Amino acid sequence: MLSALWLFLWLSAALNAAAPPDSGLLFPRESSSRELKELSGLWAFRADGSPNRNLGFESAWYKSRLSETGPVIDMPVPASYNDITQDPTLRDFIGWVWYEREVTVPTRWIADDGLRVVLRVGSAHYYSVVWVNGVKVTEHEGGHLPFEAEIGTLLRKDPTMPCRITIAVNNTLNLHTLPPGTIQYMTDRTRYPAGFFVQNINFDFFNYAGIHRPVLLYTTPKAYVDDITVVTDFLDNTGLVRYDVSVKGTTSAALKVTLMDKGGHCVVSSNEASGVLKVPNVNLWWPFLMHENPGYLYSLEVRLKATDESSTYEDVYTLPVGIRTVNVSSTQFFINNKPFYFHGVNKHEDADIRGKGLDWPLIVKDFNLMKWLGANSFRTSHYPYAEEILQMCDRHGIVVIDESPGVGIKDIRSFDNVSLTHHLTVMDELVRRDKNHPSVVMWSVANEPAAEMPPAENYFKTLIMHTKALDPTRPVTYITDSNFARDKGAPFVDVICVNSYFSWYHDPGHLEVIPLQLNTQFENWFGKYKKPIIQSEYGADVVPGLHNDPPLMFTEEYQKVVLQQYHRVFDQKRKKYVIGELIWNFADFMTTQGIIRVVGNKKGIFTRQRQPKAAAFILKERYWRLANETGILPLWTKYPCPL
Ligand code: GCB
Repeated sequence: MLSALWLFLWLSAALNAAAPPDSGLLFPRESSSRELKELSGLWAFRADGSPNRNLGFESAWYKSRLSETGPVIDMPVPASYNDITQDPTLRDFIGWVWYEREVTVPTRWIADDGLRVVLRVGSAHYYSVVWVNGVKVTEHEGGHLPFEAEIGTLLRKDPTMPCRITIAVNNTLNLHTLPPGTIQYMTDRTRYPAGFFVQNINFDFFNYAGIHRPVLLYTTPKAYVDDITVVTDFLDNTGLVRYDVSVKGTTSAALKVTLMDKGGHCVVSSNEASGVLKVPNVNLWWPFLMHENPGYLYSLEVRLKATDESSTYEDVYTLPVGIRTVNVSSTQFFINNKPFYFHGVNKHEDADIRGKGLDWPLIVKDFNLMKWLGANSFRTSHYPYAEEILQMCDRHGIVVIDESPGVGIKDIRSFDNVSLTHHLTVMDELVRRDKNHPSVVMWSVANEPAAEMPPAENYFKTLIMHTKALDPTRPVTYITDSNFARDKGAPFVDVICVNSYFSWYHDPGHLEVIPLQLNTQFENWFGKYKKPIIQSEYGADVVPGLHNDPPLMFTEEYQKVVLQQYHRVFDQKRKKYVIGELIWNFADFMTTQGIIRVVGNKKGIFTRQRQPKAAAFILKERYWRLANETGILPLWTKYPCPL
């Protein structure tokens, strides 16, 4: 029932999905030719609680004000809606929810038909349909990537109308969504009330939903810079910026491309739409703790001029550019030809109250904590994070493994062509969005899929080859927890990323088995594939404040010893082929309720409120020591650990 419309929408998305994106999706930035209007704040909101969750479509709620079709509540955007009210049905709601906001659009935006007015949603989980003044303008599948629609033409049809934006969002997951899920109806009337159903998922975080990232309007001239791609390299002292600008809305654009240094001084310029810019005395982009001046960014300013019969258009877009290279050998990972060792964290977009909604204080706090820890990297487990976060990584030199939402692919039906086609589209959208971030050094196409299943071989071969074709400059991986002997996808990855939880999910309570088992794990994977390995997850749950010595599971002491036991082996193997260690997890995070979770996953070294547990100090001491020992410029051998 719930699924009738859902199935239709999903099928239409799946059919559209095969085509690669035919336009860019540059991050919206103000410039002398582009204006921006943020729509963060309170929106009107209603969950469609009708039995088939379809009343909103049947009654066309998008045609009039939401408040005219029934009661509405205030809902902050961006935020997940789940934890905002005291209503348990909204917390666990599955189906369509409706958001609405009326916006006053500056008259000049409407009056000037030489302008495009674009409505952009940073992300909404999971499936979105968007109307403006009752007219559908776009729909989008996928909860972690942006989408947009040009609405200027529509607004100009009736300039007297206000701009009423309605967004319906559905968090229902099925076997072909990313991540996948299933809806299960319970029909035994002696045990469940009529209509009772649950959403089953195979991933370990709460399926927060709603409009998670900023919604905004921005303008561009009709002839505009649609996309920019940069790939960087260097030779001795000279940086090389290969660039390609794509333009829309004109066939006769004149371009001026200028690369500026941090101080805004022109370094080199060109009048071509693509080419190679040579940067003398280049300042390379270096990771945090690898150089005294990490995260150096140039600015690539693209100026477009175009003329048609009636008008002249000028567009300006400025892209931050970090010049660096990434390479892998069979035992090492190199940034700018120097060995790089990942000492970092796995994160989640997750916090009290706002769930997965973008939150600047939280973002800045997390960066401060990562630096306090001496972390030089993180993985965007288990989905693409906000662009704003990647921009922080670029500026601070925090290295990123950028992961798709391919988490929990455990059912064999989720390896079919429909799923694969959608997964390829997600990779298209992800690479299009993140290709220019110097901080992004590797793509992760999935986390812990059932990689032993026979279809995994073709699935991952296709997916990884596709991703490499999209971006030949970055290594590609997926994160495995399966046995090296049965893993069908590992032959195709560039770097082996392994998750393991010795003495936790296996041999619980037996800390003494860790060194032997971890050693075996590394030797097996390296022995078979001769590829560098990252320990992409390890850890233990702690209920903060629980203590016991000798250590018992769930105490602060136990987490400390798990880490120390792992670290002993990392220290042996990092001299050989282990190229990184990422703790699971940076902070505690919310999950679905279940008998192995105590108000969420407690493997954080920080609490959900970002206070350190005892293990955070172990890790901090280690990471600052590693920073001094691994691949660091000689000058930095005495880098002090901050108090
Ligand atoms: C894993 C998963 C991660 C879980 C973690 C755990 O292997 O990749 O999503 O949260 O284990 O704590 O169980």
